[in-house]
Amino acid sequence: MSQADHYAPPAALLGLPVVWHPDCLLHQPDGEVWLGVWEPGTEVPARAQVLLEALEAGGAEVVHATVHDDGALLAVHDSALVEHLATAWEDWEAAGFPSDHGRSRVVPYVFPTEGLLCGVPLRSPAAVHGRVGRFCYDTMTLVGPGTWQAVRAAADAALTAADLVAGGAPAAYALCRPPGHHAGPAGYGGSCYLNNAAIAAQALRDSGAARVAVLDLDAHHGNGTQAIFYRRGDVYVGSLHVDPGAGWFPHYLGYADERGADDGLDANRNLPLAPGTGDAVWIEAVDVLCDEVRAQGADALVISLGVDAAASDPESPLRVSAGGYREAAQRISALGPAVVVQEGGYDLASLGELTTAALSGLRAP
Ligand code: SP5
Ligand code: ZN
Repeated sequence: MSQADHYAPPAALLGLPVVWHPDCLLHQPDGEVWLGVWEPGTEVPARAQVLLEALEAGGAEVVHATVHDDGALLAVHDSALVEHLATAWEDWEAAGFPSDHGRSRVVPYVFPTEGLLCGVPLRSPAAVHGRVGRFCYDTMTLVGPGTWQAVRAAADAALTAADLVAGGAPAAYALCRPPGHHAGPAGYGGSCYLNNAAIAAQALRDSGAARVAVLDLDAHHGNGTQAIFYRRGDVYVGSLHVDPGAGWFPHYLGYADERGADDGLDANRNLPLAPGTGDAVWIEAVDVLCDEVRAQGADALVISLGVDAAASDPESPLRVSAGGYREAAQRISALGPAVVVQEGGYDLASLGELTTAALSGLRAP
């Protein structure tokens, strides 16, 4: 046996609950259609396996997600979206697309943008291939046979972690896959279907937290979370991400002047960062969000933990280190009890180390 076989990683996560459901592996998008070409894609089941192994090796306590009812999903999502996601695959299959036409995944091709409708009210096409574009706003977020089970399991993981925090745990981590922060009240995209972080935030509100703050560390703007809480003052949403104006997904949202509206005015904060941004500037931005949360008050937090801002990640040009993630988690964790929800992070070689580092910054149980 080599020296490496004997290496025991430091038990940095001793006692941290890691909520997991094996159904999260059933979502096999088998790629994404990007700029018209079907590519292998990076949101793969192996991500969850790598994370689970690394966190177990770090001493975390794996907790099985428990089933929650649909009410928790419907508290932040339109029933039409939930219904679509639950039935899209069977409708696609019944229409013969996989068997007769070699079309193995549900993908939209017509989008009811304002440019198409020009003020005529939206209707819902009966045909599934017409209907997909009503809900799915890009071509990268495919639905296959196991997608709904995984989406539902990821939401249950987030809800179980919220239960733990509502019950007094200082922190709990939900190993959600697929991720969620790009899913809005009535639409999905960006490899996300239901918004696990928003579902957890709403659950914390419903279990007695008067104010909740969602802090989004994923490299991309959490447009779905922003949309869900944009007009609400009881849930603050702060996101730091690569500047969409510099040519990055989601392109249309995530700009600094999106500050919330109505009761939610000043309860939404975007800090777009230049490509190439590293630890020092990134952590300064984390501090801006933390200061704002402290000023506005929060009884509980949700951290949308995407580790795709790391220098090693293929999907973003930010250059945050594992130590940077740890530092960020430490500062956020000082603000109150936190539900941590997995978002992006695509470099299988560094995913485990980055996430372990981030979680090691949380308040110990
Ligand atoms: C949760 C999350 O991090 N979602 C990321 C969504 C943005 N994906 C943009 C993908 C752009 C195309 N990927 C390029 C692959 C190059 N082959
Ligand atoms: Zn991301």
